[in-house]
Amino acid sequence: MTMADVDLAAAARQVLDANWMGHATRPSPRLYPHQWSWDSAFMAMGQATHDPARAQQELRSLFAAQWSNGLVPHIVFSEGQGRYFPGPDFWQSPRCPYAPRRPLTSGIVQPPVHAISAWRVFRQLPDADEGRAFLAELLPRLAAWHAYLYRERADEHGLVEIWHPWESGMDNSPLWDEALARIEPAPGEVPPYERIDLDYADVTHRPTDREYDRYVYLVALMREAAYLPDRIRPRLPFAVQDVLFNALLVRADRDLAHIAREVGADPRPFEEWADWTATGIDARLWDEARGLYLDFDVRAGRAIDVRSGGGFAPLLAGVPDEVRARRLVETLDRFAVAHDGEGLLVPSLDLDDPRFEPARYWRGPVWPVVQWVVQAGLEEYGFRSRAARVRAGLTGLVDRSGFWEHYDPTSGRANGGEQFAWTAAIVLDVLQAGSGDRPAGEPTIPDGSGT
Ligand code: 9WN
Repeated sequence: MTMADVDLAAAARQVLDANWMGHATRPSPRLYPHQWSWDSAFMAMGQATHDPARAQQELRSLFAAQWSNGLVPHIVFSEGQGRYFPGPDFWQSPRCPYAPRRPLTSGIVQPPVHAISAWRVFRQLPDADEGRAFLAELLPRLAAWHAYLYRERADEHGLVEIWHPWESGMDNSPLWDEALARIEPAPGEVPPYERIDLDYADVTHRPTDREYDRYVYLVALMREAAYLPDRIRPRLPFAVQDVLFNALLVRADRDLAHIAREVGADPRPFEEWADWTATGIDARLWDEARGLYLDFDVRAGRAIDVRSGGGFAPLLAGVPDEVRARRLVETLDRFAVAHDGEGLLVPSLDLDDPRFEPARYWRGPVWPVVQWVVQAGLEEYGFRSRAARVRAGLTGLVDRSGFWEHYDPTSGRANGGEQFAWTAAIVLDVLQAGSGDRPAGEPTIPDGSGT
């Protein structure tokens, strides 16, 4: 690490400390004052670089809120923390017989990055016996989580579906525009609600009221169904097979297999899941004309022709063969934005898309998590110098503007929530990746090195 990297790492640790709630890390003090599922998995990866005990606690506290049917809720509410809408009174998670009485949680999920995180945390723990005990404790919970997704959400191709834009983690992406436009709630079908996010973030950086109406409407439908999957699945108007979600699942299945091997359990069921979903992604979501993977709208029965940063995620899961991987990287070369010399930024939406907005949340801005996914995918296939450039893009943004939620790819300006712990955690992880300690996995295109 250079001196500048050492300073950046120290600043990132301070942001994590400031957001530590005693059992878990909130993403941001005012906008998101509770525990979020995929943020928390990244918090653990970032903490593992310097505080392994806290990293383990982060994941333990999230899985302590797991439902008995395996669902890992996207928010775990922390009593006595700040305001957020929708809060526990709106979700009413105890309506579901599978939900714990305490802590109160939301009733939907987020991308399944937890096994990736647990495996990465383990590999940083100084004491291997302690590490194996940690993995052995988490393995049944992670297995139940993946089993929930395959049991309740998968189709015959092993592709799992999301039931709410919030489940993707990319809330107001144009990926969901068409599916949401088909939803026209009748008067009275959207329960009254008050947005709190606008008290803490610029209205022009957030989703619109029209989008919020549909988010709230979908939650209300699930709440009425007591969050029972067999009641939700046949009747919900929103169901999408998202590339990012499925690719992360494949990678997490593979890491779950590593975990099982490490503790002497049978890795085969997890490898089988990974192979099943990987084959499904490659057969059903690849778009030859675009040179990119596209989401699939299950209700409409067609591909969603939106070029999002998530479309590159199958690289991280080792899904494409060599020819497709090269094609995807060519697409990335057109899609990514050069920044600050060597840096490369991967916007959440193609700059050529007419819906592109540089500062509005998932409709264009650069998100650290997308940078992380893309650099890990490039590493996986041996595109080392591009991976380093994507990492440099992220650290360059943060170095200049600080730890924020998202960044404008055209100006580098920081936007969204301040003092952002998710960003800090990802920065710590990529600094580690850049220093040579890479995630497991041989590059599948050995001559991609240095490209
Ligand atoms: C809804 C916490 C979360 C992230 C998501 C991001 C945003 C919430 C919101 O913040 O979503 O879950 O209120 O906008 O889109 O990816 O996990 O950082």
